[in-house]
Amino acid sequence: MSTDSTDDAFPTDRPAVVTCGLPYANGDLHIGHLRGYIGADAFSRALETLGQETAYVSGSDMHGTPVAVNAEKEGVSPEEFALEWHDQYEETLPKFNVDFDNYGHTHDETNTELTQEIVRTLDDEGYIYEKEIQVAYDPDADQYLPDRYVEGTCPYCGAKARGDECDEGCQRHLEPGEVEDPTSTITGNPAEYRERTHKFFEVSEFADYLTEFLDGLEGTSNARNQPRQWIEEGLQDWCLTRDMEWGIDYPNGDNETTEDIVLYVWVDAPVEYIASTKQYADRVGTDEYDWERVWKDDGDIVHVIGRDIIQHHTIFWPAMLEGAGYNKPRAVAATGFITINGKGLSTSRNRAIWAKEYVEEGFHPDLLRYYLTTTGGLQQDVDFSWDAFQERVNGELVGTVGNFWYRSLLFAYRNYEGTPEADVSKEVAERIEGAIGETREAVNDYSLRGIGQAATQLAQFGNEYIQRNEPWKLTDDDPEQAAQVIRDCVQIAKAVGVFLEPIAPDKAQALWEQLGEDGDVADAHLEDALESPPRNFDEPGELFEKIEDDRVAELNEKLAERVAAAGDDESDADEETESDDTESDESAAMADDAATGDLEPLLEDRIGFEDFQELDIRVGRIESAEGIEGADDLAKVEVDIGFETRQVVAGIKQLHDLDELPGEKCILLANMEPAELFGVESNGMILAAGDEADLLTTHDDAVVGEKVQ
Ligand code: B3M
Ligand code: ZN
Repeated sequence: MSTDSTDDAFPTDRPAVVTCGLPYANGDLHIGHLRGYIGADAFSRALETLGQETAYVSGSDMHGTPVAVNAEKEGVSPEEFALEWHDQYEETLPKFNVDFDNYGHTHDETNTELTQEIVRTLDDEGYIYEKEIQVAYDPDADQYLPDRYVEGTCPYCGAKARGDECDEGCQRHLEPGEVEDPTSTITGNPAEYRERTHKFFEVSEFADYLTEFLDGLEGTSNARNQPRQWIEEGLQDWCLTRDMEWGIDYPNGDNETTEDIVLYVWVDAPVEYIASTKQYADRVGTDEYDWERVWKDDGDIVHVIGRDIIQHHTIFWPAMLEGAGYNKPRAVAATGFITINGKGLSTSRNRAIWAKEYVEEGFHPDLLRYYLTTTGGLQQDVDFSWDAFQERVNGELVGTVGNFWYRSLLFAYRNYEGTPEADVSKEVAERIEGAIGETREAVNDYSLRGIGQAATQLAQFGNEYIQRNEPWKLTDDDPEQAAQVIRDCVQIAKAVGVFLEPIAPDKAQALWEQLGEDGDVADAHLEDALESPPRNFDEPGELFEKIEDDRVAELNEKLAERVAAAGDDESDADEETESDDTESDESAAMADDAATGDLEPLLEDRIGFEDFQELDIRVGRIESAEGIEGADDLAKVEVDIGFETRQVVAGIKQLHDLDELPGEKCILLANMEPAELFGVESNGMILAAGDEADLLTTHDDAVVGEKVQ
């Protein structure tokens, strides 16, 4: 049914849809959630600047035990509880300029009908069968224990796990009956396993299809590599039903096994992507946006998700779509987690930056949008600290972009009452064309950071250009040349606004208005960056404001107090036992808080300074990185270390998006003995921390080749 849409670049002549993972309607939103919703929003806006027809949709995830458990705690019905959170999200997300074309929820009629229709089709096509399985049961509560009602040990990695996911360990989805030593989260008592009949979806039938699907899948490399491994290990069929009342009824109402059984939350949740798109099309008219073309034919489907739900989006979901005769996703972009001051975000410890809190502190949403989208590559973990936030805002937004905008427009206004009458110089027109190309490439690479960099580097060029040409010296001596320079700068300023819009839409719009442009910068396409701004405009104002040190000190203090009040003892080695919390969903955001228990013990033996000096460790910059054929984990990396470029083999293929590494600084052990791996010479060692190979780097202006000592 679906055509291969993966070998042609954006913009395509087909409609696209961008989605973000649905927030569970069960608790306050925090910075970890925001990373995904803002990221997908920025990507969807960026596609539009390329001229791609795009809808951005999502909705609240109302069903499942995450919601039921919390509603029960509050003593209200799951529906009432979830709707209240849904309303809150609808109100909160626009405050971050997250601009959905449609935001629905999974309990509404559109999603219920569509989900039941899809399941019915899978059933008709023979992909669903019944099986007797062991389901955890709490005899005291007289209740079956699906998913988060039960906890135990992961059978794959031994970590503490929830009933349906190994959230603190290997991140695998767990099937009912799989978790070992089950304990009821209702009473805390050991649970027993009882036999029940459930519906299963034959995911295993789709192994070949999925392998091919993954080969063509765009997005981040983790969303291709992890599922390949799962397929190799053998796919299990997927239990589609649960013993509970809250959820969508299995579409065979008359079948006796469906009594007290609803569809598993992960069946109807992704269907909301389709339902929400349909609602959008129903509202604007199918002539305007053809949802069926997107979902049933050849549209471009892009899912932005957290990396903990890769399995759901690259195995279960495409198998469901294929089985029911729908189109397949073009891309799955899986983001890393957020850490706070270098430690895992934890809602139970109140070590988080809450959406409400950020708004109340009065910071402009575009500052956080900029930070979250451009601090690291999409699949890297991003650390948030108020200090780093201040540094990026003051350095890049105030110092580079804001400064350039203000000085150019002010000079233009004072001397020419707007845009001087001249044509843009060839040098500047070419530079802007270069940035158009960089942006287009970044969008096709799913690199939000690349999109941001194209804009800030152009502003940086603008600053250099104005500095180099010193128009203030020319106004008297060479007025024509002065007008030329400022004409160029006004054009660069406008172009930076167009390129920055996906990331900082309000600020870009404010610039647009300062330039006297009509309409919305959000409707501008990349090529409009080369169109002349209006001849006249008013006196400009500064668009970014510096964050002062005392403000940061105050915010740091507030955060520390809050974490301390939540009972976080930094010396607590037993973090693992406390880190799980079902009060709100952390999975979208929580970096592994449990890691401290697994640290390698410190070495007893000490070395002398001379021993250390034998290590020649240098600052390097990665020039290129590519996977080594035949080696699962290895990549060939070229690193510039000032004196020369070194070829190094590093075990980072699965753990990093290799395309995002060029340009990154790294730390290299330069006098490592050369070795050969898979026939490739390795001449040094890139230093990295932990199992995830978190690459070491420098945080200031250490230059390439500098010694680490
Ligand atoms: N509601 C939240 C999460 O696991 C979950 C996402 C559903 S996306 C279809 O991140
Ligand atoms: Zn596990």
